[in-house]
Amino acid sequence: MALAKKSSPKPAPKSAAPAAAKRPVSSKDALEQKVFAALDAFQIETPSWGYADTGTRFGKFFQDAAAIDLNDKLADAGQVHRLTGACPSVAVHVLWDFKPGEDPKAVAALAAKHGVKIGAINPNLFQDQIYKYGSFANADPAARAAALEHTLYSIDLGKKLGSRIVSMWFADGVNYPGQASVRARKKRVEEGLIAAHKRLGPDQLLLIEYKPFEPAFYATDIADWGMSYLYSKKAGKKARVLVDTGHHYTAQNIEQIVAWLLDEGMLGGFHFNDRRYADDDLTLGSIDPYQAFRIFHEIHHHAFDNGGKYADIAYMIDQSHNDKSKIEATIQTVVTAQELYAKAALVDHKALAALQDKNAQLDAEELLKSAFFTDVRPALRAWRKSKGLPLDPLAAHRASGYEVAAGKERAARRKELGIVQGGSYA
Ligand SMILES: [Mn+2]
Repeated sequence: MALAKKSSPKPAPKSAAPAAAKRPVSSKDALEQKVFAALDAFQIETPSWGYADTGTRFGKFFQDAAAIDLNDKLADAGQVHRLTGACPSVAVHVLWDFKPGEDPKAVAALAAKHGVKIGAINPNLFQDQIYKYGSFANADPAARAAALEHTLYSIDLGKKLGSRIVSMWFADGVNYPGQASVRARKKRVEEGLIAAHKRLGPDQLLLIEYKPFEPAFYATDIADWGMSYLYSKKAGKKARVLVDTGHHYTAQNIEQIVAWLLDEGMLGGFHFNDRRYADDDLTLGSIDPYQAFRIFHEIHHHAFDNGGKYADIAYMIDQSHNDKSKIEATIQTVVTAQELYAKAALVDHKALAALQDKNAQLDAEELLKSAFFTDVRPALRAWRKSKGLPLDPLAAHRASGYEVAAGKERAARRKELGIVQGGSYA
C-alpha cells in the first residue's frame, strides 16, 4: 500500500470541455430520460383488500384506519394515487366489495369520485361452503354450476364497469392421494374456463393464476405456470397467465418463467408481493429486490428485442398488510416497484446483446448489477416534480393527516354501526 502511494502519479489536470462537447446529453440527463420514459408508462393497480383488515389463519390484528367498506377502500386507493401518480385503478373482489344487486354504474361513479377507476374483477370461488371440495374442479355438479354462475356474473360486472380484466384464482385442490381423479378434475376446470371465456366481451381478458400449494396440500388443480398456460390455451384467445410472485417454490426462477411467457405472448399480468417462505404476501422487494429487478429486466429486454414495443401486462399488487399501516405499505410498495422498474430500464440492451453474443458472462452479469445498484431515487424525485406530485409520497401521506382522520372517523363509524372487527379474510 505504501508503495502504491509513493508511485502514484499526479493526476493530470482535468479539462472538462472536450468531454462535454463529445456528449451533448449528460449522463444524468440520459439517466433521467430513461427513468422518465419508464415511469410514464408504468402503472400499478392496488387491491381493494389491501386496505382492509387482514390476517393469517391464526387471527387478525385490527387497525382503526382499516377500510370498512368499498367507499373507504376506494378513498384510500385515491389517496395512494394522488400521492404516487401511478395507481389509477383498483382491483376488486366481487364477494367482498359488491353487495348483491349493487348498481355497477354507482360503483364506477364512486370510484371516479375518489379519482380512481375499477380495475381487475376477482370472482370469489373459495369462500362459500359449497366449495369445500373445489369450484370448477369439484365432482359435484351443483358446486361447478355455482362457480360458473358467479364467474359469469363477475364477467358481466366487468363489462358494466368498463373493466378489462377478470382475474381467476382457484383454491381448488385435494388434500389426500386417491381422493379424486386428477385428470377428471383437470377436464372439469377446462370446461369451466371455456364456458367463462365464451362470456368475455371483446375487450376483456381472462387471467389464470397458479399456485403450487395452499389451501390444498396434496394436489392443487392449477399448480404451476405450465398448467395455467395449457388452461389458457384451451380456454381461448383472450386468456393469459397471471404470475403471482409469491406463488412459487423458494428455488424457482420466476424471471425465467416470465421470459418464456413473454416469448409466447402469454403473460397477462402480475400479482406482486414478496415472500421468504411460502405465499407470505410481504411487501414487494422487502426480501429480494434483485428478483423483482430481474423480472422487470426481462420485460424491458423483451420490449427492446420487440422494436421497443412493450408487452400488454397488467401490473397488480396482491399483498396482505397484516401489521403494517395499509396505506403506508401500499405507498411503500408502489415506490419500490417504480424504483426497481426504473433501475431495470437502465440496462444497456445493445451492450448486453454484444456481451451475450461473445459469451462474456461476467461482464454481462456486471452490466445488470450496475443498473441494479444505480441510485434512481433522485431521478424519481425529478419525475414526481415534473408531474406536480409530492417528492416523497410517504412523507406527504403522513403530513396530510389522512390516516389519523380516517382512523378516528372509521372507529366511530364502526361503533355506530355495531361492527365488530373480524369475520371474513378481508
Ligand atoms: Mn394473487
